[in-house]
Amino acid sequence: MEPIPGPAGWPLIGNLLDIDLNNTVQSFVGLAEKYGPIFKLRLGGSDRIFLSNHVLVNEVCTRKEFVKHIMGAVGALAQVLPDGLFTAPTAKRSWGQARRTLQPTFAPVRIRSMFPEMLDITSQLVLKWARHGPRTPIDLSADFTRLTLDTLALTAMDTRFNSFYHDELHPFVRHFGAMFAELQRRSNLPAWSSWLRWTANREFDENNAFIRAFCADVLAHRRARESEDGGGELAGRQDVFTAMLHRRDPVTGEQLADSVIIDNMITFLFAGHDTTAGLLSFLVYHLIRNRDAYEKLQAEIDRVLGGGAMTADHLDQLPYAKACVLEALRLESPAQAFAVTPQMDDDGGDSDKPILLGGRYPIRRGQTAIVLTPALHRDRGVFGDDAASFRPERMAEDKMKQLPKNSFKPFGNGMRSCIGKDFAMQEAMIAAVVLFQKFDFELVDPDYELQYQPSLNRKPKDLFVYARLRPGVN
Ligand code: MNH
Repeated sequence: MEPIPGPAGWPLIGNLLDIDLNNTVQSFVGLAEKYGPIFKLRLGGSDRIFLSNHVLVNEVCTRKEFVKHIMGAVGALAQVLPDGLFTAPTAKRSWGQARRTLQPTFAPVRIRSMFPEMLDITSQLVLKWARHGPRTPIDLSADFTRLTLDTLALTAMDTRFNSFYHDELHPFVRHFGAMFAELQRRSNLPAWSSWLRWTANREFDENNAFIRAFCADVLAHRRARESEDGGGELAGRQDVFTAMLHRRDPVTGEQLADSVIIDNMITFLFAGHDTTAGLLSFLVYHLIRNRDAYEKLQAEIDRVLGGGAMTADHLDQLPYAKACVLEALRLESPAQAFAVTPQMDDDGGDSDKPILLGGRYPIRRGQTAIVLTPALHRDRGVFGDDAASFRPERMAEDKMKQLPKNSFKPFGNGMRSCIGKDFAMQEAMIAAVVLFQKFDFELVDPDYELQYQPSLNRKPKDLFVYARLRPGVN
């Protein structure tokens, strides 16, 4: 047994001084460079063990003792979303019920039927950029947030947010964002500091009240429309709402309670847009910076679409586009971390006995192992010396099959992995294909150096582009 490396901490505050509270993940990635593939920090009163190479990540992803750990900011979020898919513990009845009830809605065939609505929102973005003309700087992350948020609201909740018609982002995003930023601060501060922070606490409660009331209102509106509609058009819609309101869990035979429905509406709204927006922003950025890939992608799109409109059938005919999306997911994994903890079998003997990671580093029940996905995805042992470059060829289907198990984890692990991964992939494919068919992109500042926003999900900071309609496009 060997001690896990890491910086020495202080009494009470632990390693608080070793990280930037506004950009914790970037701090962790930096510490991984200094202390190696496994290191430990003490934050918010508990130990966190960070893993960033394939061997160690594979171990926690395959050993059955490890389960999702709801901790840190997500743990704090669980206090206001006790029954959301993202924040409910695996053992809780409401998690299994919601997962089983909603899983069929996220199967690839159901996602395929959302194609027209996804294309509808993408077309709004095309119109906006076409009208801007080639000399208006575009805030990529902001417009992709509009795209992904509106797509989620329309396909999952049958509600139009119309974000492209507003300068400000939708109030849900503002209130949720402020609430989550506060949760992140709280999770890294010792519990006793909370009584000093009245204003922050009051604002937190106001933000939380706003988003719950907003979702309750959307729900009431849907119910009212269903009763007017009386088995007409709405009954035929197979969206997330239909499943949440009418489907019965095949195991318990029960329907979801209203509080579970609202927790999950909030969950889909926050878990279902920001990551895909980040992914698309990085995709455009790296394509601009990699001329070869850019031209190969456009050549494929022009050949397959032949200048016409994209249809659902094209989704399976664009392997290079898909490899580009996967490469952006690898290089800039928008979900930057996921956490697991050892759950030792209660009848399996000595529960205080630690598990040894890599055969020598002890982790005990209740301790957290955090997979640092962006670092894992740049493991040179797996991806080679050019692991830090954007090279879509490596993500071609046959190459992907040769990757070692658990070396590419953009959507998390096992039964707690992302329910929306096919949704996200399809949405990203549509946006990538339609936008590169219609536009050419360049950086507003040709010397721009990639920086990250201080937020939960990885997004580029201050990235502005020009979009010019390609010749012959109408
Ligand atoms: Mn998503 C869980 C990444 C898009 C809804 N998502 C996860 C996890 C990762 C993740 C990683 C596991 C987190 C953990 O272990 O703590 N998700 C992504 C990425 C994208 C994404 C990188 C886009 C790119 N996610 C989406 C979309 C939706 C969605 C789109 C909804 C339509 N995700 C979820 C939900 C969960 C989740 C819900 C929680 C699932 C569960 O625990 O049962």
